Amino acid sequence: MIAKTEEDFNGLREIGKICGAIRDKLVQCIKPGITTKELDEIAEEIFDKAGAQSAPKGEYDFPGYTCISINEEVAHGIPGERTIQEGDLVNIDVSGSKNGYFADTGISFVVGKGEIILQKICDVAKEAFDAGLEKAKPGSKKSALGKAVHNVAKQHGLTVIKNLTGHGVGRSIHEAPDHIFNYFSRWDDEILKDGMVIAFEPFISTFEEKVFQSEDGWTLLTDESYVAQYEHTIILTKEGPIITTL
Ligand code: M1C
Ligand code: CO
Ligand code: CO
Repeated sequence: MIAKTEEDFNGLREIGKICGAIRDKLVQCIKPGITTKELDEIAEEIFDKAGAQSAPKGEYDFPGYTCISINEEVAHGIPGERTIQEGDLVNIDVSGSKNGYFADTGISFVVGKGEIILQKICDVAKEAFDAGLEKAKPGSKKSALGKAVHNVAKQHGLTVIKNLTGHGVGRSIHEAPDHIFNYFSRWDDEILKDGMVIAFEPFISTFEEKVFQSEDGWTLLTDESYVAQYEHTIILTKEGPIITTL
């Protein structure tokens, strides 16, 4: 969407704050032995108390309130009986709506002490996000974000996932602009607009560049690579970006 009115900005900020708080609460509650279902129940309660709805559940009938993905799972992991272990790479992705406004945020991190490479891809995902954010200005090319993301990945001897993208958000969970790539696409000539709301979510990978869908119909996997994501909802304005999900 293009945010224009005071109501738009306030509505986007309100759901952004709720999703950000759920993300932080789940990260804080993660300890070895907890199941992803137990974490999802914490999210359900916060959504309820805030008068907000889960976007995966409400928009896609996803079997969970949040997406929780572990190790080989890159995204859209279904909360369930799987327990979290020390050293796991975990991704928590929280998206929701309130009063018709949407937000989307996610983070990957390592539980306790893990392999060095896992912390590295998480740090690089954040660095790639920050590099893309520098380019997130009205009047700039949308493709500049992906270029920045891919460059940061390459600088660290890593790569990106090419069949997952960021997206517009605001009045629904996924809307125009459809694809914010993790690499430079020369066919993408879209120009970012004042007030445009995007979910920017770089995916940094150790070497594979594609994910595939698991038999459960939801979970996105890689064969042998580790992948980290970092996502926020951003309103682009002439005065600078507003991150609603901080
Ligand atoms: C696969 C691109 C990555 N919040 C989720 C998303 C997409 N994630 O937009 O960040 C969508 C959740 C709906 C199942
Ligand atoms: Co998300
Ligand atoms: Co998203």
